Amino acid sequence: MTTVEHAEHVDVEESAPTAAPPEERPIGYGRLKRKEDPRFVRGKGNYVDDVLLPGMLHGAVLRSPFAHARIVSIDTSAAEAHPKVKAVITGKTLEGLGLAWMPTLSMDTQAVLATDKVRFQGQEVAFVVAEDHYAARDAVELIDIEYEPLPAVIDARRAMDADAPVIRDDKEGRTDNHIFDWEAGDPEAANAVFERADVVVRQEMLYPRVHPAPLETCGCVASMDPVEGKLTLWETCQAPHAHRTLVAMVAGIPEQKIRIVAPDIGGGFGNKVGIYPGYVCAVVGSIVTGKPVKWMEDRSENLMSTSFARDYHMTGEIAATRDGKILGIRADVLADHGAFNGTAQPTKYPAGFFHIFTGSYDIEAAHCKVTGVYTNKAPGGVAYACSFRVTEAVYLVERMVDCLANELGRDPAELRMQNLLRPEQFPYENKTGWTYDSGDYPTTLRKAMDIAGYEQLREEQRRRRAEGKPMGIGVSFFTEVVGAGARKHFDILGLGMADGCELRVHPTGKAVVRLSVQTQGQGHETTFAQIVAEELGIPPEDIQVVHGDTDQTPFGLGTYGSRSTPVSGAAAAVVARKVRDKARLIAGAMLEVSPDDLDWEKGRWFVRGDPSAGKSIQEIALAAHGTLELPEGVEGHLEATTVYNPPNLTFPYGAYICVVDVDPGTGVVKVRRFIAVDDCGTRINPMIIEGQVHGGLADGVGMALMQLIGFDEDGNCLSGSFMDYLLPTALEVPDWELGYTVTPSPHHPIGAKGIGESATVGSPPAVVNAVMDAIGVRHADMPLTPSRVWHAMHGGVGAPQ
Ligand code: MCN
Ligand code: CUN
Repeated sequence: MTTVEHAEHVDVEESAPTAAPPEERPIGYGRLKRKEDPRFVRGKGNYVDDVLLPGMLHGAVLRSPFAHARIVSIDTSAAEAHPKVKAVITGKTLEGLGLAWMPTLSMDTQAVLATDKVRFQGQEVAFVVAEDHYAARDAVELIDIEYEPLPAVIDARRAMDADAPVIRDDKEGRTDNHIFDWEAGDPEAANAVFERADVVVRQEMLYPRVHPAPLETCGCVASMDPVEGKLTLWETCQAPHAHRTLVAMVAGIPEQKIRIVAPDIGGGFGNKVGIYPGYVCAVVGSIVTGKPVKWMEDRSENLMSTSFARDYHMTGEIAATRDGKILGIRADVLADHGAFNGTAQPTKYPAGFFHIFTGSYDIEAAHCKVTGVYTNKAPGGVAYACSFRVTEAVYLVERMVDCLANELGRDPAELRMQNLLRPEQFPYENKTGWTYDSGDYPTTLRKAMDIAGYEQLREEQRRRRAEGKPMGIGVSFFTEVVGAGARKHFDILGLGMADGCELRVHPTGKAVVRLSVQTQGQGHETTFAQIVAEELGIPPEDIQVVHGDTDQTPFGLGTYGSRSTPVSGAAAAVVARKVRDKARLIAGAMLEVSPDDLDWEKGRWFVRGDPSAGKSIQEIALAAHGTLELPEGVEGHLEATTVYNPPNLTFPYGAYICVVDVDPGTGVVKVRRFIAVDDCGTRINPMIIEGQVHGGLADGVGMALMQLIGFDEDGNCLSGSFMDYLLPTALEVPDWELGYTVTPSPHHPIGAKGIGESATVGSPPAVVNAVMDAIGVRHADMPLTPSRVWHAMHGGVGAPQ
């Protein structure tokens, strides 16, 4: 990796590199090695599959082989007769408990175990509980189901046809596959600028269906204590508190009798936001057997049945003047949500965050329409390092800007520079209602172009072209919206999205901070300790971070949409400041001066004008627990709690440049260079940020070039293993060249914005723009596999994979 850090726009000091001796280690922000890594590199992480309980049983799911079929009969007698089987659960069992259907995040309904029909291949139909995993799997094979196959709807564009089979006929009065229609922006204002424009470019594109494919698949251990009536659920999940409330609402178990524990998690990437039928089955399995039940899906189950993302058919239109000023943008989208609508749909933003599709540009008018439809595919519309539809929005606008550049014969970087929002326009309200908090876009793009050596690259491209070697340079500039956020704007399941945080400083000056969010590999144990360290001057290694256990942590809606830093990170800073304020009162009593006469420097309060007279936070902590007579109104001990309700979301952004070479004979794309300049405001741990960006860039290159969850016309999933669902390895990605700028968020206590999804969101259009630039074609859909690129080069559109 090459890190190019230009100093002129940086106002946060970077600390010493990772190998620094203890005295040089940062107390606060900086490149601190991850606290969690010693256990991971030693293989001592504790995942759900490591949970072993006395008497534990094992569950396995029977899944539908058909994408669409009526269930005629289910015969479980042979499975029940298996000597190691303890229970066989079907939809009928669940109906008796009122659990046959469960709500999705968008308050749609999803069958836990199918009773009437199966609606996608891989759908859950029955659940076996047995003494061991192998017996459970064997017994699944013994269940005899008679299906009556029905025609399947696989293409979203077919789903709205009048004669299309109705998928959700379980819903009363439903005669079509339409889920929602959603609009943003002003259609009349958009029409007006489109009429006035010199140039209008229109392009259809598909953002194909992809899967997050975390290293650890989904699963749980459910243990219902038959005496106490308390359910403990170990889950590989991103949002423990949200799951607790959901389980309470759905299963009718009192919330104080539910404990969700999310131990170490082998990646989430959005796959572990929601609840899957297997979890409900494991809970029911534990209730009916009186024993703990473990259920872990395998890789194919994970790929075929859990949350997919994208599957957006988009038509974009962009309007501009002849000299390149963008006037308006329009989008018409068909969103394929699969058989059950699983997307998180906050009430005010029903199509997720797609309506940031005006991107990073000063655009006069915008309008978009998103239509959601059901198809016979696994429940889609969920998440994959996406900031919930920002990915699709960024792809649309960044492809459209390139199409416009193509039409006008302009350089795509220069055209962007002309249209980017200017620093003085912030805070900027876009035409669909977002208020972008802060940004200096031209500086960031300039920096990326400088690192790339943009002009020389264009020169090289001309030379190579003359030799018949296709080389492409792709630019993208993205603005994300992350950190949901603001009770007045958001609710999921009727819950607001404010996050709690608790901080306790022990008598010896060590501390414990309890979070509502849940790390899946993002390094929260390190960075949240750094936030508290920065505010209090307690070394990060002295601060324990507790998360992932609802019995031990305050309420909050969890980690997704890169919201941990924007929301919970803010809460951690605020709670530390509360502790600091309390410490001031105690220091005043210790030093026998008025607290108003004290000043703070990192780690201690001292008497203004007499720095030698001071008390360290550790001394204050001891006094707070000791015999010191505390001032009137000050309680003992040194601790605080807070609930942070963010005033706005944060708007991280970045400029990416991708350089590709295309083999003219085979269509193979080689990503030769990738330059990424990100701005996530104040940087807590630059090393962790770089790791997040590296991962996201690999994801983005993968989506652009190879990842695809495909189906045949009967709805058979063609991507049920890593042999068919291709993920990039170190061989397919270049040495990333990173840079950064720092434009703090004005409304966030430490000025930080999220970074966890930026690179996944921003990189696919850079890669596609580069390939189109190389082959001189206006558009071809992802994934740009060799055959697709080859066909595009030879005039074929819609070539096979
Ligand atoms: N950070 C920082 N300075 C900033 C912003 C962030 O040092 N200005 C640090 C944070 O403290 C945190 C990490 O970077 O340790 C990511 O922070 P943030 O952007 O707040 O994102 P979240 O922690 O909320 O993580 C969620 C995000 C999402 S939604 C997906 S999807 C994704 C991603 O993170 N899934 C991941 N990155 C992942 N990385 C790993 N290893 N595994 C996943 O499943
Ligand atoms: Cu969009 S995937 Mo992340 O938000 O969990």
